[in-house]
Amino acid sequence: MERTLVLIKPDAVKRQLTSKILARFEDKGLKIVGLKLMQLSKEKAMEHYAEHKKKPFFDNLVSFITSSPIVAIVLEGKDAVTVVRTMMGTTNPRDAAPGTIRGDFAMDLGRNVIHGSDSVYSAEREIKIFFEEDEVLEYERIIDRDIYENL
Ligand code: IDP
Repeated sequence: MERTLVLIKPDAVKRQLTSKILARFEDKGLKIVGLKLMQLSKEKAMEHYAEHKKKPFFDNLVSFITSSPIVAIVLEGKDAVTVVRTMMGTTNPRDAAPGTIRGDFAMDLGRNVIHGSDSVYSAEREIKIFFEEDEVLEYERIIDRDIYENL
């Protein structure tokens, strides 16, 4: 099983889209193993988005993601990183396919409602920024055998 980090960004929290977005992941069969509402510090935001440090939109991105609470989530499942990226849709929501989260809920690059790790390596790095080890929990679901043919 793979784990990935999802952030419901400030725009989506304020638009009260949290439950709709969470429901999509639960309906898909992904398991929530970490979940919290938090206000991100500037330091953590800069660490999270370190790869974009030299980009012209970096300052706006950091100030936006720290502007009001986000919901941080760790999801677990087979190929969770790719599954979540596919469900999110393209970075620019105006290009995102209908049926994807960005395609259905967003209009602007700087207000694209959700973050999802782009690789297993990024996921491991990012989960550590947002969650202590004991905040990511293991538990069994009876439904697992109805979601996966082979466990
Ligand atoms: P991703 O969120 O789809 O993985 P990244 O390229 O990692 O996309 O960019 C991180 C975030 O930075 C995007 O989700 C978006 O909010 C913002 N962003 C990316 N490119 C631009 C841009 O050209 N202008 C403004 N904001 C951008």
